[in-house]
Amino acid sequence: MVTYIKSAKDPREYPAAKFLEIVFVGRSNVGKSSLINALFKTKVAKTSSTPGKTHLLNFFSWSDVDAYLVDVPGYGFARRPKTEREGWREMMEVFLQAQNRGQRLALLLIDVIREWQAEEEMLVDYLSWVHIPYVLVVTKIDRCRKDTLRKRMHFWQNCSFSSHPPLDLFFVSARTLEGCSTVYKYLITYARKIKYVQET
Ligand SMILES: Nc1nc2c(ncn2[C@@H]2O[C@H](COP(=O)(O)OP(=O)(O)OP(=O)(O)O)[C@@H](O)[C@H]2O)c(=O)[nH]1
Ligand SMILES: [Mg+2]
Repeated sequence: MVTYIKSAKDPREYPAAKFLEIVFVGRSNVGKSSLINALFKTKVAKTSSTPGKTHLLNFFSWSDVDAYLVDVPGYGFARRPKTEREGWREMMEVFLQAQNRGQRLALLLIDVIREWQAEEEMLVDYLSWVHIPYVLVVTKIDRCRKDTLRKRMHFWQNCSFSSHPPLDLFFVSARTLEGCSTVYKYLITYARKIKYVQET
């Protein structure tokens, strides 16, 4: 079961336990909050068609496997003031570098019709620098016609993704739920493995 715990900005506001943290990152409006809801068949995460809905680090507890889900604000929303964008960067860097936390896994979301851009490259470099592995989740696949989707899947499957490739690659739609059970199963296996290692 997934339940909302709290929203945080500073480290002293983070929840204390050292659980695995599954962090949903990606461009604003890519569907991070929607994916949490789709994976766990709930409405705990707030979504919006207006980019910039998520402002803080939102922690959810996934009690079945002792893990946290962390829904974070998106990047790349140019219409926000510069100070706010810098605030986002600082909040994310402090969070991703925080010591004495559980292990982290990032889910990097990218819209099926977008390209791999400098922001993704920078984020992946950063994740690698702080030793956080990531999986790539291509979102909103319901928005493509079948032939286009086939081409886009081929594109993502053959993308060279800088020097830090993802652990795995998934295609999902939070609207039709296509691909969501595969991601869910991946996460549950990953989280159980971490829990097993921690307990032994
Ligand atoms: N068609 C389609 N729309 C989607 C899908 N996932 C999300 N959306 C829509 O995309 C918009 C943004 O979704 P959010 O989940 O709020 O995106 P976010 O990445 O959390 O955005 P920020 O919090 O601003 O960073 C909403 O209007 C969603 O309904 C999807 O799989 N298919
Ligand atoms: Mg959001």
